[in-house]
Amino acid sequence: MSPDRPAIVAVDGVFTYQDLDDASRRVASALLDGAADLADARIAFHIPPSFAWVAVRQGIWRAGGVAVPLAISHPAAELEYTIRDSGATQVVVHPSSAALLAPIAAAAGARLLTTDTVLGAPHRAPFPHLSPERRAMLVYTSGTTGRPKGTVIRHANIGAQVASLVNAWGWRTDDRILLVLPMHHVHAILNGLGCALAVRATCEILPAFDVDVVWQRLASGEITVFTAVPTIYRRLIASWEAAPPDVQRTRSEGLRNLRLMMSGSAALPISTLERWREISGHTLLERYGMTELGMALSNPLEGERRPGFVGLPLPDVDVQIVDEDGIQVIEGTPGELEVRGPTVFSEYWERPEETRAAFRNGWFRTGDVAVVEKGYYRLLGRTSVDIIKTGGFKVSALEIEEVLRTHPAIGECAVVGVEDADWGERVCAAVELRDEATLTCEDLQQWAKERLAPYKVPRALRTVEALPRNNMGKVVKPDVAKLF
Ligand code: MLC
Ligand code: AMP
Repeated sequence: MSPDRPAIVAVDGVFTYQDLDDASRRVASALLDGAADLADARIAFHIPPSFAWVAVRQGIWRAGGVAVPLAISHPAAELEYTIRDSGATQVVVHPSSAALLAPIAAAAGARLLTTDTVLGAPHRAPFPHLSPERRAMLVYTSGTTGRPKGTVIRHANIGAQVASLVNAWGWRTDDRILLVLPMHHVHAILNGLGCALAVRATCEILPAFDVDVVWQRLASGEITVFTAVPTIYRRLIASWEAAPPDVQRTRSEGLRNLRLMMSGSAALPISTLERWREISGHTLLERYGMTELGMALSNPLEGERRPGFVGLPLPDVDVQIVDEDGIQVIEGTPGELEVRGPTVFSEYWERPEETRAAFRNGWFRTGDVAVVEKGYYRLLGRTSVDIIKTGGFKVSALEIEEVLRTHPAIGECAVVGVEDADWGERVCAAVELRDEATLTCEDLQQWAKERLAPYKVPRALRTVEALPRNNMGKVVKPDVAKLF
């Protein structure tokens, strides 16, 4: 089937579907190393967004392994945690990250391979037969308990998620998507790459987000689909507004060839939607999703895309809004959003307690509060104040607090998400210092960067005599937020 069609266009070259198939066989052979089936062994990989990333991920699947994508932006401490928690037996790295990953892999007893080695390996068939019920990926996500959890996504989940989106968004073989998002989250992996590969379209992958390069590619007339988080649209708007009038005109005209521009992973403010419409002529299609279930709600491809709303349930996704007792509420009443169906994950990796708590009567409890108004779903917030969305990344206030408490100057602390025009929410920390100690925001950031992903590092710091607490002695987070 169309083996000569370009599958991936990236920093490492232009590759056809035939090239991808061939490369994934080589990778699978290297990983199997003579075995018949990796039998759900976890294979972590640390590769910048590129053809190599895709080939290695496909190769892991072909060999019967479970793919664990590592975040390029993470410091050693977070990488070490993910490798250990997943129990990865092999780690595939781009040569440029070998020095960072080699000691981590060695300490975890995992075999280290570079992309050069696996992509250059001789290929040996046969490969195992994979039933759809087999595990495909562990995607790490932050929650309201402890450290990030590995969300187990099975091949059947991915199949259902991608089929639902291909259908809803009218994916076509002659589509060409521009992918600019980090590849350790489902927005890039499923909505972008997954759909493109499913219909044998072309996926153009940038190594990182760069506003000028993105504008150049969007205005080229070659791209047909784009998906991003609201922060990225705000950056594109700011860049357009700062450009001279002739550049503005060329950019706006260049966007005409796109057939679909989407936003998700965080709330799209109506002002951003409207400004983008003025600049581009496109009404962004906003949709709602989550690592544990892929996408659940979407504005329609054809028909009304209602600003401020996330649309309707996608094909094959059951959605309900319930009260605190799990009883479905009537239209117009806010409640927690629950999701059910073949797209929904089945377990957090080796966390039976947390998995049990995540479901009620077979429904996954998203922790998002929503309401249905005139048939469309609107998100109102979250059931927990301890989940923060910054630039489309989900982070846990509790996880950050746990790390900050190990700082020698910090006695007690509280982390909150504060509304921010650029990031949606900004991670902010209020701390009670130990006797005589001093701490600047810069010092704290430098210290935290070695321990936390960059997007978890607090952007602002307040030192207080005593954190605001209630009668029970519990920190009152809304009062903490008022400090910023
Ligand atoms: C980067 N920084 C962030 C940040 N991203 N801080 C807070 N929140 C973020 N999201 C830090 C950088 O480390 C840097 O710190 C400073 O902010 C400025 O960096 P920058 O160069 O301006 O940022 P950039 O690297 O360009 O990143 C911006 C971004 C990125 C918007 C491109 O945040 C991003 O890719 N977001 C998308 C996340 C995503 O794909 N989420 C999907 C999850 S799946 P310093 O200290 O060095 O200055 C999901 C399900 C669903 O949610 O529904 O899709
Ligand atoms: P993650 O766990 O990183 O996959 O993030 C999932 C969370 O992102 C959801 O639970 C929502 O809180 C949030 N989210 C995703 N899409 C939207 C959207 N369109 N509007 C508001 N929040 C969203």
